[in-house]
This record gives sequence, structure tokens and C-alpha cells, in this order.
Amino acid sequence: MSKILPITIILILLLSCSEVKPPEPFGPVPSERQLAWHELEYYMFVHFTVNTFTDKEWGYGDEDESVFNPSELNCRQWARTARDAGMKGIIITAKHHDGFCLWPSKYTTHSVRNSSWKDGNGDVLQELRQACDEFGLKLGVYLSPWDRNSAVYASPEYITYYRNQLRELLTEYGEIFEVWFDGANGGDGYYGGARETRRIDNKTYYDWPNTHRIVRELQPSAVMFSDAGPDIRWVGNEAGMGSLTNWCLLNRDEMYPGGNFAGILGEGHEDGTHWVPAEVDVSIRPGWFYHRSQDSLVRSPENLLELYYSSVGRNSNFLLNIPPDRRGLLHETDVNSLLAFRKLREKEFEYELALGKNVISNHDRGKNYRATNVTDGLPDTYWSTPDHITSASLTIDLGAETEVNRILLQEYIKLGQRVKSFTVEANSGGEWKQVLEGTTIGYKIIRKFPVLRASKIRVTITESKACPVISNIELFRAPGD
Ligand code: FUL
Repeated sequence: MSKILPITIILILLLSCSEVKPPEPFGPVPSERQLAWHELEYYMFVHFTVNTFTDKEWGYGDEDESVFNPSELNCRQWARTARDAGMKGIIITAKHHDGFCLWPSKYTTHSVRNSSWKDGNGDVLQELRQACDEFGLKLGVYLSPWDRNSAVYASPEYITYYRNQLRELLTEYGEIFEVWFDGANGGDGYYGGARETRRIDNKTYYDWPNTHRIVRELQPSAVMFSDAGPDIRWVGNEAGMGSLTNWCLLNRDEMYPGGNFAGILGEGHEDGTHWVPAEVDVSIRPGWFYHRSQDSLVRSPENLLELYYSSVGRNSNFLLNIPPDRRGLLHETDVNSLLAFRKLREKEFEYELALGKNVISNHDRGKNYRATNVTDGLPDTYWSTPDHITSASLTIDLGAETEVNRILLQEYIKLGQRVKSFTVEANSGGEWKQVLEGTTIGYKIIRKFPVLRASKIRVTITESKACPVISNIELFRAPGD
């Protein structure tokens, strides 16, 4: 008896000091490959094919291969620019709708092999692979499902052809981080000389599940993009606009590439069955391909910064297209704009005001889930509340009245996307004023507001599907008002 009592007391003491349990994941959560993709945030799209030389956006598929003849093609210039612009990778149109292949595919004559460039001995994919390796970038491929050159397009034989080409791309060019499956299909084309309109059933023709299996098998860490995922979804527009309410969730099985889902893709589905986050694809010029007539229409650095806010700032990745010109170089105007945009962006986020600041909350889950985790600069620590608490606030003490005009928020998405709405308030001279209201957060959002002076900033999660898990809050004083 005398021995049992102290043991019981020790056990109770041990239990009360033991770790607080983390929240259970809620709803769909990202895969490892999707988590890695979220962290890329910003990368380059490269549209380049016969269209660059024929001045078209959609090649018919009847182009003489010899038209493809860049005079100074230099993938190192593309990659150096991407790296200097702060981008993490490049996705190239290995084959666009015209069917022309930028690599010497064994399965077609409509490729660089029959072009005048390097007497048919060139391989753009290989040169880009080397350049990406040299500049520390990831490489992704766009392989258009619609092929206006192929004689067998619309028959079952084409699916074998398409998959053979995909295998070439996924086995001969090292690690691929993203495979881009476009949904466009205009119907008419050259089709080996038939010059007719061919319609396919977007839902069934491509037999996507079996094509997806090939990607998983050959490049297990690659994410696949399309209107409907399976890993990454189109945002539903080509204007660079992520949605303010943006769930990384989608009822994926109700969707298919090329379907009429643009209206849904911006917000996703609040109670979606799968984790399928949005990617914002947009061009620095009006067209996706280079046209000399658009040299004066290149987006300004200020405009690119706006696109950054409406993509990365809205829980989406930013895929910015910079089309090489007929020399095979990114045009000087585009390069200058991109690099100036990087400078603007750096200035915008130069002064982080919340890092290391004290934070208190009206609820916390206990040890390891304290409020100060949101300002510790560590992505893997987070604040959370007890399971039944789905509304709570965090107050960041800035120490002194400070000018602020940007806020960045991140959820700890490994446990799912939870927040449905939140508010931000500022305290100046003891008085609280609401600064903004928001809906979803997800991987990351950045919101602007007019400059204000505050000694404290309070973020209140007003509604959450389950106890909130917030990993990061940053505050900035960006230039301007
Ligand atoms: C669209 C295509 O039709 C455009 O040409 C471009 O490639 C864009 C990124 O996707 O669906």
C-alpha cells in the first residue's frame, strides 16, 4: 500500500506533463508532392513552337517543319532569367495543339528532327534540361492532348501515340516536377491531310486514369495539372485572377479536363473530396506565343506585382508565361519587366514587422501549440485551439505604434484547410478598429490595406470547420499608401 500510492502519484504527474495531442487532420490533406508544389509558388511557362514563326496562337498542324528555325536559341538565357526573377522552375510546351514536338520524338515526323534548326539534330527539351540543372530550376512539361497534326487523332490509336510521347518525355529528360494536361479542343485541324473537324468526348476519349498511372509510375513526385486535377487544378481564367475564397478542395470525380467548369474552379468546393489546389496561368503578353506586334504590350512590373497578389496572395501558385521570340530568346522588354518586378516584390516585403513579436490568444491547445508559434518564422510550428473551439483570436503585440499595410496568413495545411472566415483589427491608442474581413486562408494569403498605425494587430478566426491550425502571420509596411 505504501508503495502503490507514490507510484500512482508519479504516474498522474507524468501524464499531466505529457505532450498535448496534435489536432487530427480534417478532411482531405495534401500529398507530399502537392506540399512540395505549394512551396514553389512562382515559376515560368514557356510557349514555343512553330507558332512563334508563323505568328499564330493555335497552329493548324500543317506547318512545314522547316519553319521552326530559331537563330540564337539559348535555353540558358531562359533559365538564367527565371532564376534571376526568383522563379523556381520552367514548364515548356513540349507539344502544343499543332502537334509539333520540341524534342525528336520517335513517333512523329512533325518535330525538330525535320526542322531547319541545327539541321534537324537539335533537342529543345534536352537543352532546357541542362539549363535548368545549371541554374537550379525544376522542369515541367506541357503535352497537348489535342493534336491537329496527327492522322489518327480521335481514334483509339491516338491514345497509344499520346502515351508513347508522354513516356519519352518522362524517361529521357530527368526529373519532371509538373505535367500539364491542357483541356482545349477546337475540333478542326490538318489531321494528316484530312483537313476536317474531329470531335471527341472529353469525358471518355482520353481515358485519363490510365494516362495518370503512367505519370505516377515514371515520375512519382510529379504533380499533374488539368481543369480537374488530379493534383493541381486550373483556376478557371487566364487573366491571372485567383479567387478570394479559394478552397484547395475539389469534388474531383465530378470533373474532367475540357468540361465547362470555369465558374467552379476559382473557389473550388468547400467540402470537396480531394486536395486539388489552384494554379494561376497567365501570360506577360496578350498572346501565349511571341508576336512582334505585341512588343509594346508587355505587362509592366507594377502589373506583375498585382498578379502576384491575385495569385500567390490568394492561395494559388503563379505560372507566368514568357514566350521566346524568333531568335529563341526571351525578349529584352519581357526580361526587364520580370527583373524589375522582382525588385518591386522584394521592396514590398522588405520589412517584416511581426517576426519574434509576442502573441497571445484567447484559447490555446497547450504546450507546442502556443500563439507565439505564428511569429517564430518556423513553418512547422503552429498555433491551435482545443478540438471544440472553432473561433478564437490571436493578438500580436508590436511593442510600439508601427505603420502596417500588408498581412500574410498561412494555415498548417498538412492537417487540412479549415478556416472559413476571419477578421483583422488594429489597435491604436487603446482603440480597436476593423481593418479587413476575409474568408479562406489555405497555404498562403497576402492582403493589402491602407497604411495604418497600430501597436497591436488582432486576427480573429470567426469560423473554422475544425479547430484552427495557423502556422504563420507576417505583417509588412510596403512602400506607398
Ligand atoms: C489553353 C491553350 O489553348 C492555349 O493556347 C495555351 O496553351 C493555354 C495555356 O492553355 O488552353
